[in-house]
Amino acid sequence: MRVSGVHVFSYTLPLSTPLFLKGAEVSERRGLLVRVTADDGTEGWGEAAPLPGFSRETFDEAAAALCAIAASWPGQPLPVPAALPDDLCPNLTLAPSARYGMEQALLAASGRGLTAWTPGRPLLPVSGLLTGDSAFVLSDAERLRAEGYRCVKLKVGRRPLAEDARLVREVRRLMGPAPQLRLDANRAWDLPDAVSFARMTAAYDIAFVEEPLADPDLLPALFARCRLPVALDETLAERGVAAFDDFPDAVAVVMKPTLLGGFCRTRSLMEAAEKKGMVPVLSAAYESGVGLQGIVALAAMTRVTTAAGLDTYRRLAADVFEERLPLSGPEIDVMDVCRTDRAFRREMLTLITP
Ligand code: OSB
Ligand code: MG
Repeated sequence: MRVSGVHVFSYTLPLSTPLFLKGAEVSERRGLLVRVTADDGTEGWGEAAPLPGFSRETFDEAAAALCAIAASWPGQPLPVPAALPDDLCPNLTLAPSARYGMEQALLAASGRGLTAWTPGRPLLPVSGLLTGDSAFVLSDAERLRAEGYRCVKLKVGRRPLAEDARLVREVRRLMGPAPQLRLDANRAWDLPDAVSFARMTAAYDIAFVEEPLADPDLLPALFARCRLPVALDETLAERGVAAFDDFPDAVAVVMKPTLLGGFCRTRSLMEAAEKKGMVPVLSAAYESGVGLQGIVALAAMTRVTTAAGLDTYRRLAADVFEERLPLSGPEIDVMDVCRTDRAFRREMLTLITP
């Protein structure tokens, strides 16, 4: 099979409330979709949506990279891999989000859908995202508990330490003892803060705290001082696979394919993490339904079942698909979510290639 066409579209989706991302305020979500058409007419879609504050590349850079490919790719062979390689476009220099989008579109265009490499896992647990002021967090936690969620992730690090600790206690009390309670500090703390937070919350059975420290090089000092379980996130995006050797005491690694630079690279990072005994936690970064389908396909490939972080979808007030993806937890149906016959809201898409 060969590629007969590559087209790039931009979208702008409304958010239910603005996002504050490392100081950047985002009131709409802008991103790119790439459509690869095979010479048998099969279409595959992928998404490239750099996230301000987290991505190295800008929207314009990702758009330029994809448009350059769109002009040069038609006529080339369409890779149809029996097993996923570590890199589907090894000869291309591509920004992380653009590589993810291009690989997703190529794999989808090969005709077997995104789940061809996914061992049968009909249901995937998802975590609920708790963010905002304390009153809102508690009412949301109550709703998630009532819906049967077995995993929640609370954003910390933006309130005084004792208030964060009190909120952790309240969320644990509301959810009951069984559900997994994950926290994400997004590098808010220095070492003494993190140690005292660990002491204040030791009784609440925290599964892990993502990125507790402003300076990740101090993580070994934190491991030496307390038993706070830690997950890597930003550190993986910055250091790649070296992060596993740098911080072998991390219990989990958050993986956002949009930021890590590719469908295939994420897959190989997942394998590398599992070899080190770390749990890969696949997570979204405010992608539209298209990007989320790829993340769901990847999340279903982990050896150990763990909840995926897809609840960013709730912040999008509209999607590029006519029907929203069925991503409400506590569990989602992988094959249904990843269906390739979903209709687009064409009015949401603007073609930016000729
Ligand atoms: O820090 O984990 C983060 C989304 C976009 C950018 C960064 C982050 C996030 C999330 C995703 O928190 C939601 C989740 O992991 O459940
Ligand atoms: Mg995080």
